[in-house]
Amino acid sequence: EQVDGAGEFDDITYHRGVDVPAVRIAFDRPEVRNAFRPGTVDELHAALDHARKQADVGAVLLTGNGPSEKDGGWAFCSGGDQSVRGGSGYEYRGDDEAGEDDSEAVKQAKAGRLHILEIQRLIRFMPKPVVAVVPGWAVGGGHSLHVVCDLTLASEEHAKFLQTDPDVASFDGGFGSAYLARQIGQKKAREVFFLGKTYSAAEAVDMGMANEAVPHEELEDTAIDWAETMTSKSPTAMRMLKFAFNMVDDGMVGQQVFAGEATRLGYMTDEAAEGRDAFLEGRQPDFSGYPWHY
Ligand code: 1HA
Repeated sequence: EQVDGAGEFDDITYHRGVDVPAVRIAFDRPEVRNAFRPGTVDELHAALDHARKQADVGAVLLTGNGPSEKDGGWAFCSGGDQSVRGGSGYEYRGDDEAGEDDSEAVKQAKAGRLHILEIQRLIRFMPKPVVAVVPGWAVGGGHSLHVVCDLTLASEEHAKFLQTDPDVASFDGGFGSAYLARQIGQKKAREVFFLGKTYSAAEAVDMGMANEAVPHEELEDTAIDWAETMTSKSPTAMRMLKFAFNMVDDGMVGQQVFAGEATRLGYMTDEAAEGRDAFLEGRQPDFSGYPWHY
């Protein structure tokens, strides 16, 4: 079912499972291998943020629609749309396009907008698993997106993994590279960026950057099965696990995110209610009934 209330979308599609409490968000520019332009990123942000806030949605499937009507090619995402890349960034086309009334500084700020790193952070910090469902090319910034997702499921026949960042003088120095090295090791991650080889789904699984390769025609069903499995588990446990996995690499921000969830759990206890009630009633709290667990 199409999701209403998250915004109007041109460059992506956003659906909700009918039987599974999960959503499917897909790049919808197959004719350019699902490259993202600034408007695409804004739409993706709105959809992911909407999915994040739905208390009855437990998993997100991120994928690319296809095939291309031009040549039948499949893609997850080919990264930043090079055709709208200007001198200082990516040109904005759409509602937020720099207008005549904008000052030079505002025009420049709008021109440089491609907030794909905010998308990475949204995927990283949302308290539910995000699966990259890769039906074809995952390239450049599109490759980095699959890297930052919690799981990657690839089409056996069509998925191809490639880093072109340094070919087009771009560089994902964060999750796209350093976190990739956590997944596949330093030598291999440097190979991905420095040699720019194209890897098949099977190779990506062998390397440890994809979880499984399945026949293309089973890709979506398998993704839904995964979503069904994950959303049948304890939401609290899943959230704590995701943030525990993140924490070791995310420094104090990782600790903060994990701690936020720990605080939430703490607040659910009678002990926390006693602290709050004592304050509201203007008395000293009595924590004597609560043990020093060991
Ligand atoms: O890494 C970042 C960032 C990191 C940090 C912060 C911000 C970042 C922002 C962006 C990025 C990046 O993503 S940089 C990397 C940008 N992407 C690329 O360099 C990939 C360019 N594309 C390709 O290498 C190839 O097209 C391909 C390997 C994805 C597919 O090859 P294939 O199957 O041979 O198809 P091809 O004929 O090349 O492409 C089909 C159509 O799609 C072409 O258009 P047509 O000739 O039919 O008119 C092609 O131009 C278009 N297309 C493909 N990728 C892009 C694209 N058009 C614009 N931008 C693209 N990325």
